[in-house]
Parts: sequence; C-alpha cells; structure tokens
Amino acid sequence: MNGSQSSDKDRSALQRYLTPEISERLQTKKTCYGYTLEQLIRSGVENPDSSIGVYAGDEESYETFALLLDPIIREYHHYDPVTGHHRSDLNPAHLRISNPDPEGTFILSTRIRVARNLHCFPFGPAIARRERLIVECLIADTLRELTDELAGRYYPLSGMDQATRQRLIRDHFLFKEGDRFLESAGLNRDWPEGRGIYHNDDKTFLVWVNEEDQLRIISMEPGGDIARVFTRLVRAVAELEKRLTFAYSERLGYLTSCPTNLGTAMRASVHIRLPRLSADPERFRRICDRHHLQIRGVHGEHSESEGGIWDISNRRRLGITEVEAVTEMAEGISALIEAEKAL
Ligand code: ADP
Ligand code: CIR
Repeated sequence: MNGSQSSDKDRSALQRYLTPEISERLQTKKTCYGYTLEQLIRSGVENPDSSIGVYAGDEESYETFALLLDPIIREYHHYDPVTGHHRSDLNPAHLRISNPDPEGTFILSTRIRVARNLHCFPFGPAIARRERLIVECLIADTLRELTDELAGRYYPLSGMDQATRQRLIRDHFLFKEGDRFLESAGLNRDWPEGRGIYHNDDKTFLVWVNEEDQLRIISMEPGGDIARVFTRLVRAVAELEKRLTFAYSERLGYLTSCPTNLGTAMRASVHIRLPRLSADPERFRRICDRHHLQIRGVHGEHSESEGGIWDISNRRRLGITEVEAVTEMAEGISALIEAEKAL
C-alpha cells in the first residue's frame, strides 16, 4: 500500500494510510484483549472498495494502532485527534432549530441514533460468544427499568419469527445481518445469537443490541420535528448512562467499532423526497458537501434510493457537539428543500 497516492479519493483510507513503515511498526502490536493489526484491517483488505476499511476491536485499539487510525480520523472528521478534546452537549435547550418542513411535503421521517459500547468489554469485532451474551443480558436488564414513553420490551433476534423480522426491517426499525464489510470485520460471528431489539409500543424509541456497536440508541418518528426526536433521545441516553458505563475518551469522545462513528457517535437523518434535485446528482452532492451531509439510500448504508427518497444525515460526528451535529443537519436539510422548491 502506498501512502504517496493519498490524493486518490477512490482508494480506501486504509489503502492510502497504511504505508509499509506503519505496517512494520504495528505488525507485532496487540491490545489487552489481543486485537491485532491483521484483525483491524481485515475488512478493508477483503473489500478493496471500502471507503474506510478498518474496525476497532476495543477501546485500546485507538491507542495501540493510533499511527494508522489517527490520520484516518483526522481526514474523516476534520479533527485533530492528537491535540483535540471532544466536547459533548446533549442539552436540548441549546438547540435553536425549527422543523424545516412544517407542511410535511418533503420529509417523511426523522431518526437520530447514537452508538455506545460498554467500558470493560471488547467491541463487536473482537467479542467472544459468551461475553456477547453477557453484554446482551446487561443491556436488556437495564432497558427493562425504563419508564413512561421509553418503556418497552426487549425482543431477542434468536426467537423472532422470519415474518416479524422481515416486517421490522422493511419498516426501518430493525437491522439485518451485517453486509460483507461487517462480515469481514467479524461482526456477524454467531449470528443472530446475542442480538436483539428493544422498542416502546409506538416504535419511537428503540435500542439495537450487539449490531455493529453494542448499543444503537434510536429515537425516530414520522415528519420533521427534529427537536422532539432529539429531546426523546437525550432523555433515553441520560437514563441509560445512569446505569451503564460507556467507552469514552476525552480525545475521541464515545468509542465505536468504526472510526467514522467516534465522538458524538450520532447520526441524525431524515428520509426526504427530493426527486428533482437528485436528478442532478452533481448539484445534489455539492449542496450536501457544503453542509457536511451524507447521502444514503432508503434502506440504510450501501443501499439505493427508491422514488427519489433519500436518507440524508450529518457526516461529521467528532469534534463537534451533538447539538452542533443536529443543527448542521437541520440547516443542510433546509438548504436542500429550498433547492428542490426552486426547481
Ligand atoms: P445507522 O444509521 O444505524 O448507521 P443504517 O444506515 O444501516 O444505520 O440505517 C439503519 C436503518 O434506519 C435503515 O433501515 C434505514 O432505512 C433506517 N433509517 C435511517 N434514517 C431514517 C429516517 N430518517 N427515517 C426512517 N428510517 C430511517
Ligand atoms: C467502509 O469502509 O466502506 C465500510 N467499513 C463502512 C464505513 C463507514 N461508513 C461510512 O463512512 N459511510
């Protein structure tokens, strides 16, 4: 792999940053849970079309393999992981946004999720079968204590019938078995054992257990009331944080399997209908880039659009606060709606 071609944006971050020198220096390193360079880069090696190509196996991976991970983090988040201090702001009172689509013409639904992993356990790529079951049990027991709007039930995937599972996936509530990128990272091992979903009756608050991260805490609802979705999420996170200790560092914020999720670990998205604007992909992308927005298909990462409907979310997560990430997304969505209206 040749770091000198780092301007070549078609190559994965792994291909661009894993120089022979760095490879040599990291070759013999291991984290306290035994995670190696070979495991860290397996997904990118087996999938050369990766955009990033690395997965952390535990908290310590971010220190042990910093020589490789820091440049990747710096590039993706536009944040200096060596000198930076990540700040969190989960106070909904600091949010100064309004619904970008009060008439409900463009936005179908809003979803905000944060990823979390438990301090003192390896992350999904490195976790052993027995540890995964313990993590599931700890999280499910904690979720059972939630009350009011957050009260719900935990449904393990193992016992779930096929039709229910398919319906939940189709309706955007449940995750599917990991794609080839996650497969190579070891995140599908023992599937579906130890995985599950918690949700309230209205399915406005959900928690995915042991998917790419140990927890994906999700607030979602139809329409574009982003502030309400954020407020519900924040309440849930605060309740869970009283009972569980999450992997966190001052330098990198909440620690996640994929370095793109570090920091706030937050993805705030809308499903939005933009048939005219998206017919001009270059212009669509330009506006999204200007507002640091990421475009995904309607069934999540690596999926396609259907009927001009897109999943648009904040791209940056580290070095900005949760309030800033949500604000950035809301402002970008307003700009996209203006552009669509003008066509
Ligand atoms: P994540 O956001 O957790 O990284 P994905 O991109 O795989 O994961 O999306 C997970 C699921 O959430 C997919 O089914 C996707 O369609 C759904 N989803 C994402 N954003 C929204 C939204 N704003 N409204 C409804 N469903 C959404
Ligand atoms: C990749 O490297 O392409 C996959 N492992 C997914 C990376 C995270 N997703 C993203 O930046 N959109």
